[in-house]
Amino acid sequence: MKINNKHLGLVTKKFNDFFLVDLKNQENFVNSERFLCKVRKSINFKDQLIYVGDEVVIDNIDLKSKRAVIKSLKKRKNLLIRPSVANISDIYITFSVAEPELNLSQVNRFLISAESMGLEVSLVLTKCDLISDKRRSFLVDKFGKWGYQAITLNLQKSNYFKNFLVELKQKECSIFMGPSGVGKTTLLNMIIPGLQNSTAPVSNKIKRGKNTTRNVELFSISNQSYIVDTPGFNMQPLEVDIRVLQNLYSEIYKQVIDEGIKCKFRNCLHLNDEGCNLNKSFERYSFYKEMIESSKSHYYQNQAD
Ligand SMILES: Nc1nc2c(ncn2[C@@H]2O[C@H](COP(=O)(O)OP(=O)(O)OP(=O)(O)O)[C@@H](O)[C@H]2O)c(=O)[nH]1
Ligand SMILES: [Mg+2]
Ligand SMILES: [Zn+2]
Repeated sequence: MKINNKHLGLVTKKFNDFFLVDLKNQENFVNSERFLCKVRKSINFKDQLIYVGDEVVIDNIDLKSKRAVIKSLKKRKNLLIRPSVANISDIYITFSVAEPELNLSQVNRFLISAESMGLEVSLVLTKCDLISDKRRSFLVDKFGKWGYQAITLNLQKSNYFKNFLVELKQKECSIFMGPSGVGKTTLLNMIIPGLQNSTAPVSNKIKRGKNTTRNVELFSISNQSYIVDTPGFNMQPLEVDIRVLQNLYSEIYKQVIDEGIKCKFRNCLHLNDEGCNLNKSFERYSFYKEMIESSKSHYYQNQAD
């Protein structure tokens, strides 16, 4: 049976030219109504790429074969790059405290890159069973100074994560992002009982993940709440204007906004600039400086091109 009236749908997975689309039923998207769709030929693919998380209008719905056609794309709120996902509300930067080892500079890159999207950003630390309580408190304290109240999780103790689950169910569409092997999919499998997506132990020798998850996929956790699992990336690309960078570090903007510090020059980058009044004794200052310096050289290179 085919129905021709248009329906709103949500793209949950993408492969080659096909999309899995959940049908929107009155207020909510419902997982059981999932259709395999292609994009109507008249839509110019180049101008209008469609991503996981996009809301689309589908028609030519075939209820028997569960096929339909994407007719148009709704205006999106935002688009993350690498991995490409649309309409995210909350970003959970996910790192393991061990196996793979925590790399602070990498954590910072992920955080700053996420902050540049202007979305709600949180930090999740997995595998806390592999470290002592003392070390855990030390890390919570450290990231607290960075401006993040880290959520610490432990596979062995599911009560740790009950509060986290309550939090996720209040968000519209959360995404787990972080390197391979930190336990993003393991977490998702705990959040959604019955889901058994593939996970794999980190390699023995180099203690790195094996890039087990290959696709971005969106999962429903309640009627109005979604989570996106992503493939692990080791580096997060940064395309942030150097003048904006200081607004993404809480240690800097707090000094500027709360304490009202003023540097001699209004566009001070807080490097070694004359008349700079920023208190630079915070852990992430060296990361900030490195980011400015490396993007500055890019910036000038691009100008010279
Ligand atoms: N000890 C311990 N191991 C964990 C924990 N969470 C996950 N792991 C293990 O870490 C390994 C990697 O987990 P995955 O869920 O595949 O990691 P991922 O982040 O999805 O990795 P990619 O899909 O490659 O990006 C698996 O062997 C998990 O069992 C935890 O809390 N404690
Ligand atoms: Mg995975
Ligand atoms: Zn300054």
